Amino acid sequence: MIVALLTPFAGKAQQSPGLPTGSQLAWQDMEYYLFMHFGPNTFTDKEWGLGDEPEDVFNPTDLDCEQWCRIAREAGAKGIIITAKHHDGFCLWPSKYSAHTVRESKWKNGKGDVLKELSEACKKFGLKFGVYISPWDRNHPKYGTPEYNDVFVNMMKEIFQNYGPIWELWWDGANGEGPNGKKQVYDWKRFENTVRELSPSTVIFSDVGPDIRWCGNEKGIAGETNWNYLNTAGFTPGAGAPPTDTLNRGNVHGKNWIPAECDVSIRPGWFWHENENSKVKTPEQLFDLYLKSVGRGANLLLNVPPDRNGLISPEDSASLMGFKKLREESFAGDLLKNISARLDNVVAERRGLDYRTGYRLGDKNADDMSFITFEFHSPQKVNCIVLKERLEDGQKINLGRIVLKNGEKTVFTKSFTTIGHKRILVFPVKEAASITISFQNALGYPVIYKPEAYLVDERLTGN
Ligand code: FUL
Repeated sequence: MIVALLTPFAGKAQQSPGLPTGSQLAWQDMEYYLFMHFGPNTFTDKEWGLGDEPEDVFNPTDLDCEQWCRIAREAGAKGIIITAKHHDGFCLWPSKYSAHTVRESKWKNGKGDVLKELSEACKKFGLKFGVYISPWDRNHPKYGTPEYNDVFVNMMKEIFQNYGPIWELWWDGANGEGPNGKKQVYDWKRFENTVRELSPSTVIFSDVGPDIRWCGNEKGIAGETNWNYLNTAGFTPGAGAPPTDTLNRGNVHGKNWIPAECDVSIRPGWFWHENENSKVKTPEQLFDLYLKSVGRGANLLLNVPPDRNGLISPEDSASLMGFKKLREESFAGDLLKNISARLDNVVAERRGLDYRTGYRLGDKNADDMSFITFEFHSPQKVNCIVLKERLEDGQKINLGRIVLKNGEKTVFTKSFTTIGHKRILVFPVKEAASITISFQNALGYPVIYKPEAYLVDERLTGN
């Protein structure tokens, strides 16, 4: 066994385009965090406000951002991203660059500031704080002119300077104004440069990055094949983005490192609507989404919209807690924990900040097959295998297979393509004496961390 030197990588600044930055790697470890859609739509029962709503409609009676954070933390979510400005243009902070903000509302006599309250609560509860700001603005008088780009830049400056650190910034690509409406030519490069100058460690999301990409749907489902690479040349966020199936899967030989984030709402809509209180997704449905997002190497951004009181509803909170319990129960008791592997064309090494065991595959030749075999002391029931790839040097695994045997008899086989940050493979329960995981056709010499195996409640695996 080779004991490699400790190689700290977190916090590394910009990397070459095809490799992750330290911020992107740290982002990937966040795995699951909450989205909060909150604003005039919460009070008008709309999803897309027109921008002409009187400011006074925004009037949460009992806003408590600490309640949001307490629930997020107890739910095991690592951060919160808030809609600071949705398409209706209403700013949840008293921006100097708009006359359509909390300041113009009766809420707290115009002295309220949701971004201030939430950023402080996130700090208190140890959560990362992220901001969604819609470039599309149906209210701003300058929208549709070059000056609006100045407005947007100035708003971002206010946010970063007054409420930072901002961990993730979310640029929504939606733009409903058609050819007959106002059209804005966005200066995306300037927007990006502004953020880089203000806060180099912030990760920026849009359909095409530059740091995090949209997974191509709003159902929370990443591609079963999911590359962290994407070709972005010639594309822009929004209408100029690549086809959604490309966003869903990435590009195997893509030039840029832009991992996928899966955004999905716990309710049918993004904003809170009373008539959706009975339609909150169940813990089991959320677990299924977890398998299809985090379990496919992406991150899960789960929207939990506060209600008109300014609180997370009991229905949503109960479902989040149930979801957490299912994750805890499912991933306790790793069946491979105390078993050492038999290796063929693989070198084991211990490295990284926590000295996790890694297996370097394709030791002899990247084209040769590599095998990792675990033999149980006695046959075990199993229906879930978790694989993780070390990504500092890129994503390399392209094809693999698991083979479960009981004695000489093969009881189950399953092929897979990518792993990335995490791959959770679920299958019908099998009794197995050994598990072999094989790899071939990798792009270089990948390293995977020690695999894990579980027996998960069958009702959760869809088998
Ligand atoms: C979309 C928006 O149009 C929705 O209202 C929501 O904010 C969703 C997350 O992104 O593009």
